[in-house]
Amino acid sequence: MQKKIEDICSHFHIYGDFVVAIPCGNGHINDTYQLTFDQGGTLLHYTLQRINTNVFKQPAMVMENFSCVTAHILNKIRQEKKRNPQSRRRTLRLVFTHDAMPYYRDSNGDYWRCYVYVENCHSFDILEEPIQAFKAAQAFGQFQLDLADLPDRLNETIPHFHHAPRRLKALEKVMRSDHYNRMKMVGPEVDFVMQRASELDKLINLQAAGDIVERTTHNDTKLNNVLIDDFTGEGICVLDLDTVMPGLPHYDFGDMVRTGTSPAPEDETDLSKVYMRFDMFEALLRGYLDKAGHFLNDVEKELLPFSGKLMAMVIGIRFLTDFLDGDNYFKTSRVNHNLDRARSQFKLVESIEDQMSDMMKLLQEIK
Ligand code: GN1
Ligand code: MG
Repeated sequence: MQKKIEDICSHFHIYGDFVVAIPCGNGHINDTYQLTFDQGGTLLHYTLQRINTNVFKQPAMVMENFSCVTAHILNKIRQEKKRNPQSRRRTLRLVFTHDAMPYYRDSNGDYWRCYVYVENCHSFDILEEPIQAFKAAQAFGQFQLDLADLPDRLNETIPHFHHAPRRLKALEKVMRSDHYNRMKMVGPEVDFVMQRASELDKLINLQAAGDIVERTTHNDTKLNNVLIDDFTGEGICVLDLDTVMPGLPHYDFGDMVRTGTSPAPEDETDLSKVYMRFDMFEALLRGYLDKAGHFLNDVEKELLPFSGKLMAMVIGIRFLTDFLDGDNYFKTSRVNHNLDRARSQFKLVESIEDQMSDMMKLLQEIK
C-alpha cells in the first residue's frame, strides 16, 4: 500500500521525501490517509483522499467546487484587516498536481486529492461540552457567511441531495422491490417514517414559495467535519467539502443537531442512550446564529428547530433505504449496521419531537 500511495503522491506538488501514509478518518464515503513528508529534516503532514466515485459520479465537478470555495475563503482571509494566525487556518489548502490540476487520476481510474494537513486540532465524533458545540456551530455558520457572496452558483455534486420527498420516494422504491428480502425486518421503522411523511416537504414547499432562500451550504455538517483547536478550543476549519453546493441553510443546522446533540454514536444499538441533549442544542443555536444571524430571514430562523428533526428523518430514511438495498452506499462494518443507524436516527427524531416546544421557546428568546 505504501508504494502505491507514494507513487500517487509523486504526482502532487509536494516538496521532500515521502515517509509514510497512515489511513485515518472515519467517514462513510471516501478513503483518507495522513501523509508524512521529510522536508530537509522537518516532518510535514498532508491529507490524501481517494474520492468515492460510486457516490460522486463527477469527481472533476467536486474538485471544481472545492477549488472555488477554498480560493474564495482564502482570498477573504487575505483581505481581512484584523487577521490573526488562527484565521489563516480557516480553510483547507489544496495541493495541486504538477500539471496544476486539483486532483490526480490514477491508472485504475481512481481520483485522488491532496491538501495540507491542519496541525494541532481534532474533530470529535461525540461532543462532550456545550462550548464545543458552540464553537463548532460558529465555524459552520462562518463557512456559510464566507460563501454568502460567492459570485457563481456551484455545481450540484449530488443533485437533490437533501430533497426529503425524493428520499422518501427512493425508500418506497426499494420497499417495493425488496430485492434482499429485508422488508420483514423493518415494519416499525417503515411505520415511523410513514406517520411523518406529510412533514417531509415542508422546507421544499417554503423554498418554492420564496419564503426561504437557496444559499451555498456545506450539506454534510456532521460535527466531526469541523476541526477544534487543541489549545484554544476554537472551531478552526471546516472539512469534507464534497457536498458544498446550493442548498438550504437548514440542511446544515439540522445536521449539526442530528450529530452534535446525542451522547451516543450514530450507530448506537442501546436506544436508551440516544436522545437530544437540550444544552447542546442551545449551544449549537447560539453558535450558529452568532454568524448566520447576519443573513437569515425571520422565516428561516423559525425553522431551525424543525430542521434538526427533518435531517434526522432524512438521514434515517437514507440508512433504511440502503439497508433494504443491500448496503451498497454507506460503508458498513457489521451485519444490520445501516438498520441500527436508521433506528438510532428515529429515536433521536422522537426525542427532538418531545422537546420541540422548548426549542421554539429558546429560539424566541435568542433570535
Ligand atoms: C456520509 O462521508 P461522511 O461520513 O461525512 C454522507 C452524509 C451522511 C453521513 C451519515 C456524500 O457522510 O450525507 O449524513 O454519511 N455523505 C454523503 O453519517 O452521502
Ligand atoms: Mg462526507
